[in-house]
Amino acid sequence: MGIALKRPVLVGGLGLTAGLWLLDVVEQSPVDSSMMMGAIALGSGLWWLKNLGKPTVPVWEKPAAADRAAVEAALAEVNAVLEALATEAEFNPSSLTAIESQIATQRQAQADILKGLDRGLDRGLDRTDLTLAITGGKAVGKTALAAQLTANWQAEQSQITLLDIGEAQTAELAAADLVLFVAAADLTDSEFQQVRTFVDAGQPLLLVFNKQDQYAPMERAQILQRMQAQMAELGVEGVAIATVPSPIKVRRHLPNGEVEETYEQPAPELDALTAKLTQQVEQEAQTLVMATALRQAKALKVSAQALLNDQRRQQALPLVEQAQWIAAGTAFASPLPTLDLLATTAINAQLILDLGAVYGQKFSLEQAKAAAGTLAELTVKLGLVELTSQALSSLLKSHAVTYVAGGVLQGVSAAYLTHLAGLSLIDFFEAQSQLDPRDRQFTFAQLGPRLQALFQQGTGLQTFARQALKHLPSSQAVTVDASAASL
Ligand SMILES: Nc1nc2c(ncn2[C@@H]2O[C@H](COP(=O)(O)OP(=O)(O)OP(=O)(O)O)[C@@H](O)[C@H]2O)c(=O)[nH]1
Ligand SMILES: [Mg+2]
Repeated sequence: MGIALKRPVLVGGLGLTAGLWLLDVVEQSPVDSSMMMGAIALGSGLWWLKNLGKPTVPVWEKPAAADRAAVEAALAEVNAVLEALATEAEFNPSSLTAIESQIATQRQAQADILKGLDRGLDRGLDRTDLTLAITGGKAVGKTALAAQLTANWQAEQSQITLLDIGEAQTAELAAADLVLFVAAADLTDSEFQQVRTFVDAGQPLLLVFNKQDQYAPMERAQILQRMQAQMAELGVEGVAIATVPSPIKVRRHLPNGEVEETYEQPAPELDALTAKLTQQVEQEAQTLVMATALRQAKALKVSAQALLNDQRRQQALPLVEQAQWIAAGTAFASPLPTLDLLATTAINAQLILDLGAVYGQKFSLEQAKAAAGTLAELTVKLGLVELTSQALSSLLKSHAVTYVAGGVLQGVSAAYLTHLAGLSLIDFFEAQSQLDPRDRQFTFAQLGPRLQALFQQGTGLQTFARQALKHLPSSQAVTVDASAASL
């Protein structure tokens, strides 16, 4: 425990510029608001500092190759989420039936993914059904390529479905086992990023340099080389083709001495591509299928987690509400002339522990206190304390000249700030739950933009104030002026 201060650090009128400060939260339930005024200590806040300095953009890593074990692991994660959902739904009888049917749908999707692993083979075929999708920029030859491949190569590959997707990012494209990304020149930045997005998503891709007939032989080789060099770091291969080479002018010397000029249509040059495709669909079909199943399993995990988050939100919102009224009462009763953010911070620390428990995140008391300190710091830095007080003081007008000066304003302000903190924490926990556990970073400094966005939405401050007043002792003394300016 740090050094106990005689007076809490004041925020608002004095402004919080001192940097980091912490306080001890009474370790029991926060319900008794008098406890909130307990020991106040100055801590080091090192945990927060340490996390603040971390780079948030990690070095790019190619996703691990997909295999059956990876698919099964991802499906096991879905299981874990669904089991948590089933358990937690028990506490919520009103939505139990709805959740049970959502769980059944998810289970079916899991079964479908497993079944998809044996595509084609399950029908007694010796080849795996695969879907290839052609995409890329405008007029690069996507449609022409689809036509050529259908007419020639695909005749011997009847298990293949070939789709000309165009430029759009469709669900069909995302579901394809192999993407042929067509470009007709050096990749633009945006094309490179698109390719990377596929790779990041774990979608196998082949880069196809089309229209190479438009370049002199030397230049062709150079473009292909540049593409292959760029692709190498992504683990993507590149091939050069000419789907519909431009007609070539042919001069012929006739016996009578005249020169006849005709145009000849050269044959398509697709060999590099078709050889690669044949090899992929015949020898690497299982890898392609596993990659698709893994993407599907991951998407399923996201949707299962979203269901769980909806469920948890229903538990979390009452906790936020409880905390905000405790904050209101505590701030109202405070003898200090300005908003006592320290007391609010103690309440927020407890809220972080409680919300963490709902979202399956265990924090130590120290971490919760540091996080609440960060939240308070952000609230002050973003000017939300000032802005809330201003907005509310114009809303709260007393009929009696002597409305409990400060007390009511402080109570409602503290409640509103706790409300915003609680909602941004819920958002934050939901976002974290969708990350791979290894990528989760409970750096509460990230809450800044969320807090600000919530505050700027600023809707319902008047309704909120009216509600808050019901939770304060002297509510008769104050009314909310419906005509007063809102945020
Ligand atoms: N010189 C040359 N022209 C080609 C080649 N491949 C396609 N083209 C021509 O490029 C033009 C566009 O071809 P499309 O197949 O319509 O291209 P696309 O990507 O489907 O175009 P959008 O769907 O409009 O984006 C057509 O005139 C094709 O004949 C090629 O290898 N060499
Ligand atoms: Mg087209």
